[in-house]
Amino acid sequence: MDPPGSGVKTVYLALGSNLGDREKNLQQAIQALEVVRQSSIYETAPMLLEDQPWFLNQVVEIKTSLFPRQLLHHTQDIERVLGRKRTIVNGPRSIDIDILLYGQTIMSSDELTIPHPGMAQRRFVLEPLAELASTLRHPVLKRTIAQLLAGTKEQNVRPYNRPGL
Ligand code: PH2
Ligand code: MG
Ligand code: MG
Repeated sequence: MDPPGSGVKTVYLALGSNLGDREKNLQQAIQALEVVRQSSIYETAPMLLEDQPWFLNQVVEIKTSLFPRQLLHHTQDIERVLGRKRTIVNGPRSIDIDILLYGQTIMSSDELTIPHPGMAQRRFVLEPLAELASTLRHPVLKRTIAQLLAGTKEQNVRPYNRPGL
């Protein structure tokens, strides 16, 4: 739990890349974000739009005093700097940074919904998130990350072994 009144929140972000040097894209996002803890990397079959290259996915924990909307703009700036071009919805991208959980905050606006509305159905998010916070409870669904993971459909999500290691 974050100390009450401190203004510092624990936030979980999902990172994804399926264009260019995927591993380097994740690394550069992590540097720009000042990450506290990070999951291992998974190689995952594309969901939603299946006809595109496989992704590398990872989840990171940050501590931030930015408000949700400020944090969104910060992550969007990083996406832009790392060469993200917005073309096809759910299509290939050099880097995607999604806000999954922002403390226990629940909110929805035109721009941003927290918790991330797709997270509970996505193994490529829940597997890495469970490494960092398996007992954390989803503030809307009231289930732990481990419970959500156990309820997801099959999806090809495998540990990524860095080439050359
Ligand atoms: N992101 C999407 C759509 N589909 N599939 C995988 N495996 N990983 C992703 O990060 C991903 C996706 C839209 O953000
Ligand atoms: Mg996304
Ligand atoms: Mg996104």
